[in-house]
Amino acid sequence: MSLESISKFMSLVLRHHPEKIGISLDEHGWANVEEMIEGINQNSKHMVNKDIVELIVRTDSKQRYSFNDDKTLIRANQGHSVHVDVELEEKTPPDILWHGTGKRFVDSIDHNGLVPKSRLYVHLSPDVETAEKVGKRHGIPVVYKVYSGKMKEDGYVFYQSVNKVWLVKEVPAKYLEKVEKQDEPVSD
Ligand code: HQG
Repeated sequence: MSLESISKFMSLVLRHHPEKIGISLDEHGWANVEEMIEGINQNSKHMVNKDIVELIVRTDSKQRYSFNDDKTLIRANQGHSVHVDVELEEKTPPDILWHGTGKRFVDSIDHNGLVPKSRLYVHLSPDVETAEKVGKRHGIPVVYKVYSGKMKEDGYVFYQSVNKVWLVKEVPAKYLEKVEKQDEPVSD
């Protein structure tokens, strides 16, 4: 079983469904590491131990997890649907951020703006390339430019998770602009 598939399962547990392995998160999203290891081994196809969990925390491509100081507790840095307070840092965003989504959501987004859906926050990317990757998870990707500086001026609160994802409660449609793909020039 690859580290990546274990990490995906840890995301599922630590962001959305701790009950799947019979554990709970505290109000700040922390799970007991030993309980999580036992829970994963008893309730999933994965087999983990402390060394594997430490390796995942250290090497995860998006730095999705953190330990507390003595490594007895673990939590996901962002992306939760479970209502926990991971002590996000409030931060002034750059003037522009980006959001990648699937083509099928565009009509609704143009009408309603970006909403968190099942998660606690709307996730925004620091650059177009990252947004494009996020969009591809949802089918044909569409990228929006987000006027985050203007939003901040207008009083919206932005947070940055410890793994550098920008988060905001909503993005009304007036702060969004679809990025038009530059088509290849047609030769005749
Ligand atoms: C869309 C991954 C219709 C929204 C990524 C998105 C990210 C609307 C989808 C992180 C809408 C929710 C989060 C509206 C928003 N109408 N659709 N009004 N407003 N949507 O997965 O941002 O690998 O919950 O555009 O890298 O795709 O898991 O959010 O397409 O950082 O660590 O509703 O997950 O990170 O989808 O992804 P998601 P997301 P990890």
